[in-house]
Amino acid sequence: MKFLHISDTHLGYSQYGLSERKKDFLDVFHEAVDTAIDKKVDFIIHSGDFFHTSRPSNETFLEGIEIVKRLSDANIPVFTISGNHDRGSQVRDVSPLAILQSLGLKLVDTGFIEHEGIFIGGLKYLSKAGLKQTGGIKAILEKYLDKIRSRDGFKIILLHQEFHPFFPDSSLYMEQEIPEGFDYVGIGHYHVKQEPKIINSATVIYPGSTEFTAYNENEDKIEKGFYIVEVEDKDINCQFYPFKNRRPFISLDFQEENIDKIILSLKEKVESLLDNHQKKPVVILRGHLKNLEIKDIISILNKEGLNEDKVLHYRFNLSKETEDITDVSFVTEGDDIVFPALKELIDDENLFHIVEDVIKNLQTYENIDEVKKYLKENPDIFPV
Ligand SMILES: [Mn+2]
Repeated sequence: MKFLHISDTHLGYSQYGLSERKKDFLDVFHEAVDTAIDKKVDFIIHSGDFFHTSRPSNETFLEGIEIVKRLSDANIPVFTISGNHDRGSQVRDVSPLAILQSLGLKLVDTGFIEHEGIFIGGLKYLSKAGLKQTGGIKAILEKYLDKIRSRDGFKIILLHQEFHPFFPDSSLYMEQEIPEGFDYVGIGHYHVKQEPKIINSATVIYPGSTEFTAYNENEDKIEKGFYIVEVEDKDINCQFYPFKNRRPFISLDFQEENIDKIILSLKEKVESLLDNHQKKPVVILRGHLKNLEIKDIISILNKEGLNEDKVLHYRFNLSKETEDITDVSFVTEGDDIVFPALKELIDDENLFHIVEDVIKNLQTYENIDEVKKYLKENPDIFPV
């Protein structure tokens, strides 16, 4: 038996407001589908965030339908769960993935599906409030297992959850939450691919996201792709397949003193990518400005021919070195200050967790337009 495990495809995400980035997310998904067909996998598991939002555009729905259709034409079933991005409001509406069910997508947000003697279970993303209401992951998974524990057959569970240490503030530990009894645990939500690990006798894998959603230094050196898992008897062999045609990201540390050197090195990197018929890169410059302004840098880049013909997008993470400028990465680094302060402010513990969930959810979006869109789509964001 052979299956492909992919996660966090975030279909429909126009990062930086660019239609090219939206297409990038679609392209890599199709690359995975190509491999699934080529390698004749028996089925695909997807551990959540298939779509980037719970209200994909009609165009994005068509893209999702095309993916599911290509696979169903090839007789490859796809099992998935709803992630935090695409689970729907839970109160007023269903997950957008429910729409794809009639086309063959197998949504396992709760419980198990038996497929040719294999048990594929899933649990959709649960917020802290949701975890409290339901009694927690372990209790839910124990209930699933009660029904099938005595049955022979490979047992897979799909999760999309914030586990420690990937989410340092989380109090969810895989060792405690995943009961003994599963053979394979496929997890989504953390976007940096992890090597297979054995936890409570199960092989646990995070394939990571297929593309950068928010550019993160930790993801820089780690490849993006998916796993193909081969199972013979109880022997499990996991191989990672990096994408061959993913949008390159170039991240450079910027210092004004070395501007000539940095531009030269960027030029070499960009030319070499384009010579190898890769997509135009996204370039991220990080560091501090002293005398120059960002517009000066743009004009230098233009003069050097590093314009839109060669670079898809520039992201400048360059703050001026003056005291009155606050840390640009306030949102992530401020958590240690913000949440304890909020906790003091909000007496009711349940309400605090709900507010905390909402803020953390909003932090996963990269810019204000994305947040606005999310808020519009989720008017009942406070489930109180
Ligand atoms: Mn995700």
